[in-house]
Amino acid sequence: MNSYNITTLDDFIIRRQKDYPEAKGEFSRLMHHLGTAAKMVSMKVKRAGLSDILGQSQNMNVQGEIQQKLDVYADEVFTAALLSSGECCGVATEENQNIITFTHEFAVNGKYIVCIDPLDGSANIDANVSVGTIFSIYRRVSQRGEQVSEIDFLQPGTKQVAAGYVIYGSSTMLVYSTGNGVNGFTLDPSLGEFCLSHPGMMHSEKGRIYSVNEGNYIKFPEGVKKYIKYCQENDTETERPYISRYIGSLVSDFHRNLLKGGIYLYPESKNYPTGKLRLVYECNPMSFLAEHSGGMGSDGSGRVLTIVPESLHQRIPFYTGSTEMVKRVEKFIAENQ
Ligand code: P6P
Repeated sequence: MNSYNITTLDDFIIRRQKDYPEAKGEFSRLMHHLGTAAKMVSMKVKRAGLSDILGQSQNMNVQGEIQQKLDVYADEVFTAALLSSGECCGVATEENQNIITFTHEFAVNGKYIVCIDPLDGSANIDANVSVGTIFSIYRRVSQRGEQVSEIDFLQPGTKQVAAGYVIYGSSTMLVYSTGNGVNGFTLDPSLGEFCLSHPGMMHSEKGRIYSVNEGNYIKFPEGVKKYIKYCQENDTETERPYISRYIGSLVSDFHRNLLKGGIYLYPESKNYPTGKLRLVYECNPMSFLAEHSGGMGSDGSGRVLTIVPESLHQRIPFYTGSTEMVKRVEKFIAENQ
């Protein structure tokens, strides 16, 4: 590839806009502003040890978790970027109990709403472990010009227009889908551009990596325990076929499993009777990406994307990744109810 054969995120979005004759550029503008916010957060994450941005803030978020300073920063940056796009009329974020309604005249007519986890896995920041942002985009269902309401944010995941994540790791990548394949863009810091680096990302159908917090093993449902034992004991003559890898950051575990094949599991347990992961801004976007890259997103008994959310911060058990692995854990769960 010659040095100029670069496809930036903006180029890609505009090219793909041609696939939608009715498109007027609103989605392209929204994605452009998400990309800008991602660059700003990336710069802060990369310098976290050098500026007073590490550690905990004085605040508790709606989840009852102490907010990391970078949580607060990322939440502010992405919310501001979505407002300034003029294409988004409201945001649901992990960091706020209620939806954020944009009443500014240039935003109130926005066609889209966004659900976002501004900085997932933020407890890892001080240990310099990769973290991520997860976003999910829907068309509003309320009338344009009216104030957005919570019903706009409680749509099933099948209604997503797009979903994606940013992973702040050894490099910063933005991975997203509009339902027509999953594509990854790597931030080139010297250009300040996200450049297409992983076109057409696909889960392998069979994987060898299982990602689960085995410290919770004793509290898992019987079927999940049996699945984990299956992974550990299913030796072949040549080599143990499964590998345990768990980073403790959904975006990072998901991204590695998307590239290498694997399953991420966060079952319900005594600590989290309905699961830990949030349906609206974690499980739905990651399941949308999983399905559009040949994988699956399940709550252990069925497809995540068909669940109609009952509340903004609803939690569900979550299993996502290579199809053969997700189907197998669903089978173990069903056989050990
Ligand atoms: P545990 C981060 O808080 C998160 O929501 C996911 O990103 C991650 O996979 C999971 O929780 C880690 O939870 O209980 O294993 O520390």
